Amino acid sequence: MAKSAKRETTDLLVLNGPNLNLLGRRQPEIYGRDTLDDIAAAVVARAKDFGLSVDFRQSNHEGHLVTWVQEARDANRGIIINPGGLSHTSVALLDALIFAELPVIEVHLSNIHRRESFRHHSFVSSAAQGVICGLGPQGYLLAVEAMAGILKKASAAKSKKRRA
Ligand code: CA2
Repeated sequence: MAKSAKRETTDLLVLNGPNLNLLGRRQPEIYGRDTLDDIAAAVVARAKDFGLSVDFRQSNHEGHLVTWVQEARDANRGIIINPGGLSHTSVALLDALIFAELPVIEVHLSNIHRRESFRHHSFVSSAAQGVICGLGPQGYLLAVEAMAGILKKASAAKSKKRRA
C-alpha cells in the first residue's frame, strides 16, 4: 500500500462477550465499577499513544462474535478478546480465532483461576498468543501495549520480506 493511501481497516479489534455490557452495574466486588464504555474510552486513548485505531464491540450472541472474527481475517489487525462466559464453552469461537490467523490476546477482568473450577479452562486460550487475567480494566490496556509490539514486529518482518 502506498504511504499516502487511506487505511480502510482499524488496527485493533477489541471484542467482548456475553454480559460484559452489564459491567459497573452488578458484582463490583468481582468486576469493578468501570462500565464497558469506560473501558472502551481507556482502550482508545491507550491505543492512540501507539498510533493505533480501535474497533471496540460487545455482543451477547456467540454467532456475532464468530462472524466478527471471521470478517477480521483479511484485515491486518490484532484481536483483543474478553470472551466472557464463552471462554469456557465455545469451540466455535476458538475455531474462528484459529481460522483468522491473526494475533490474539485474551483478557479477563477477574482472575479466573481463583474462581469456580469451571472457569479455570478457556477454549480461547489455545488460540491466544497471550492471556491476561485478574488485573481488571488495566488488563485491556496491557493487552493494547503488548499488541502494539506484536503488530510492529509483524509489519517490520513484512517490510523486510518485501525488500529481500
Ligand atoms: O473476568 C472476566 O472478564 C470474565 O470473562 C467475565 C465473564 C465470566 O463468565 C468469565 O468467567 C470471566 C462474565 C462477564 C459478566 O460480567 C458481569 C458484569 C456485571 C454483572 C454481571 C455480569
